[in-house]
Amino acid sequence: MIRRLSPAFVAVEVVFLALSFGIYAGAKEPDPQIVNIGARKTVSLDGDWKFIADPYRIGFVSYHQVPLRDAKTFFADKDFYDDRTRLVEYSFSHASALKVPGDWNTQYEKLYYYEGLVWYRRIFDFTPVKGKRYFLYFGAVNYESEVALNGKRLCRHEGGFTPFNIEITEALNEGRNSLVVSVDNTRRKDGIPTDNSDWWNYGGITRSVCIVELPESFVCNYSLLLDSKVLGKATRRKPELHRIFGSVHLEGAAPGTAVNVRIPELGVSVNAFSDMEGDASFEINSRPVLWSPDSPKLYDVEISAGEDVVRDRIGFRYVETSGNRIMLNGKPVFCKGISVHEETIGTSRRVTDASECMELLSYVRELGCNFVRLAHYPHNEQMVRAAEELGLMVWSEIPAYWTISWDNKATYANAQRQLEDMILRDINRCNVVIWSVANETPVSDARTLFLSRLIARVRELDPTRLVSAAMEKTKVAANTYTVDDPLVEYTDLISFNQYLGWYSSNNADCDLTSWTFNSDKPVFISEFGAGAVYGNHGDADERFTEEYMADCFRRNLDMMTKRMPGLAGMTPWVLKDFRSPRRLLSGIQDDFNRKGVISENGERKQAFFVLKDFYASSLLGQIGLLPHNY
Ligand code: GCB
Repeated sequence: MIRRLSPAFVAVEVVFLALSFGIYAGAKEPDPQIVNIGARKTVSLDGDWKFIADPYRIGFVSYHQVPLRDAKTFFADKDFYDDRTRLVEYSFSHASALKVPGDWNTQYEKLYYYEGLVWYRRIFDFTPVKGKRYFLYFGAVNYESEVALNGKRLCRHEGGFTPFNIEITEALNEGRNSLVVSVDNTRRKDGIPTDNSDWWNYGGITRSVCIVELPESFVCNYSLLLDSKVLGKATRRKPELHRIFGSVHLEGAAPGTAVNVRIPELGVSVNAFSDMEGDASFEINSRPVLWSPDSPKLYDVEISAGEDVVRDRIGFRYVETSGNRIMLNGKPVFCKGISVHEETIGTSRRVTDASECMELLSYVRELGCNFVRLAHYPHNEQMVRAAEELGLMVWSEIPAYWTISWDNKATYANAQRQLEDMILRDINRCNVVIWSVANETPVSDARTLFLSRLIARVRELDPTRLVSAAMEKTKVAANTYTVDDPLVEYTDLISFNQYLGWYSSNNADCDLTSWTFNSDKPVFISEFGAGAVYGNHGDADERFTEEYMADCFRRNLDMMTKRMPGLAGMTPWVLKDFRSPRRLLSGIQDDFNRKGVISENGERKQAFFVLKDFYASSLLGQIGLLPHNY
């Protein structure tokens, strides 16, 4: 059962933050995450929200920088109660609107580069039903947010890519309600991510918002898993019989409440009873068809407890490593992947719905991939679900990227919470095979301690997946590289990013380069690539031409297949050209990282076809890399 940090730990952190900002005193943490919101009774609050951009934070602090009392903050939404109080010098009613879900950067030109505080306000009518409980659910808000309903400050949340919810049963009015959310995407040295990254810092309520209606006691979260570590060996001996471990967490239920789990297609119906903590666990012996990229089989599952019933579609598989192979359902699998940012094709903004996820993933399928790295933060739930339906294995990660404040306790607590919330939301998505805790973090004792603690936490919460991080290469001799990172001791894979051909070398270097690894773990190239502008043609040694990029792919693929022992998978960088404020080369980059195999408008560059041909070729099989081609 997944539990959040202990309340005492959280309290220490909240006090710390209150002291650092002087404005959050008393702000509560959200309630335990309720999962599978798509299957609940909800009222959507998506649509137009009024907004006020507040770069000087006047909605929070006085001109002497003294925190305002609640009734004076913008949370109080003065003009909602009395439209004549114009002297307050702000008015949501007279403000413009932003679409939710959505980033603000691409909705108004003047907000394109904006990083700071924005106030969102939504008025809605509601008729609560007696005996029901109501929760506000946010799919994601980047980065830091505080939520107030009818002037009552309810909770504060930090982290731009994970969901959170808070109970509003008491704060809801019958009739009209004012919901105010402060959203602040100021980059922070002590944040996760830190103040430096290579993607656009899209601000806003970027994912859907809704009110969830639930009975007094309800199913909060659950997991149904095949355990590879425990069951892999047993399953190989008796391939037809699998054991599914299940657990259900109830909120508001008396100990001893009955929980029923049904999987009709498998003829399964089991009962269990909740303990003092609201947890019920059970085991199921069954013979499910295992999920795989070839056969992405999912089962209808129904979980009920008292008045509450939740339906999901869940698949079963197990993943493990054996020497330097990644094994799916007991068979070696080569991960033919690509990395993807959560940014739409066309407008290049944050993805807001399932069809935009499908559009991105359709290119992934066209490449012949069986795997996708969802970089560099938890993507929205629809993305993971769409990948599951399409038979794509997933690498999912938190934005512990580059130079995190490794010694800061609050930063650690924040990273762990984001990790827990990512795992909790997607634990039943069988296509997620790798949880990753970091990307390209400079090696130091403090960093390895920080990340090894995160890895230990993942294993505690979920022993059924592989755990890794995108590490970096080290030169051991002329033309020879390895991965000399103490973190390898803790990860299941030797996974790393390398940019031979692009950063500080030329494509021809690949032809001379060999790799050697000290440990017998699967080798996974989590990134390689080069930049090109779609339609820019020239010689293969001319940077930013499609020819240079295609040549970089060809030579890297050749090197990796011939001189990289233990190669088990790859996710080249990256599917689509994406916005990044670090990309300043005028006329070429224009705020875009150009390493996409497709342009921001979806045009396929030459490298797209090089990769596609490689994944389709029998080359992998011939050189023994593809013992089982899913
Ligand atoms: C990396 C990072 C990725 C960057 C990429 C690049 O190693 O992990 O986020 O976008 O390099 O293009 O430099």
